[in-house]
Amino acid sequence: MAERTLILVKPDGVRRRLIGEVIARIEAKGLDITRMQMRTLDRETAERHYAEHVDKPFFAGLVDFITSGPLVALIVEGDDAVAATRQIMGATNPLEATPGSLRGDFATAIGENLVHGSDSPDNGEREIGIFFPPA
Ligand code: IDP
Ligand code: MG
Repeated sequence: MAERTLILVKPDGVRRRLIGEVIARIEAKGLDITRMQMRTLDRETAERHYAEHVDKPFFAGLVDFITSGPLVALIVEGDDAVAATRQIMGATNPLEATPGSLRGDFATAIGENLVHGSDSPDNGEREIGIFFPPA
């Protein structure tokens, strides 16, 4: 079923010149990129994006990291776009992510795991609204 998801190339990915690698893999999978934006998040926006994690011990560090430099936000569309992009990304912990996935191939630390992808179509629409609000 066609759906939309929000993908971020996190600040570590931008710093490491991996924007093109992330985009190439999304396109190779057969998904469409329909919006794209580079920006540095303020803390308030980062806290809205990661609201579900507000009570986690790593929340403050996560906000520090995601606001630490420019990121690239993408709207990705296609059949089962949430599951397809989560497969391309690999598991949250890069040491558990399979080789061939972005996190498996390019990351070692859970706190700097290169990419974000929405975990459900509903969360995708919520997160898209944060990065690409309706005019
Ligand atoms: P996801 O990015 O694979 O959806 P989530 O559980 O939603 O993973 O966590 C959001 C982000 O928070 C992760 O991508 C990771 O950067 C960070 N994170 C998750 N768990 C931990 C942890 O135990 N320690 C430090 N950072 C974490
Ligand atoms: Mg998540």
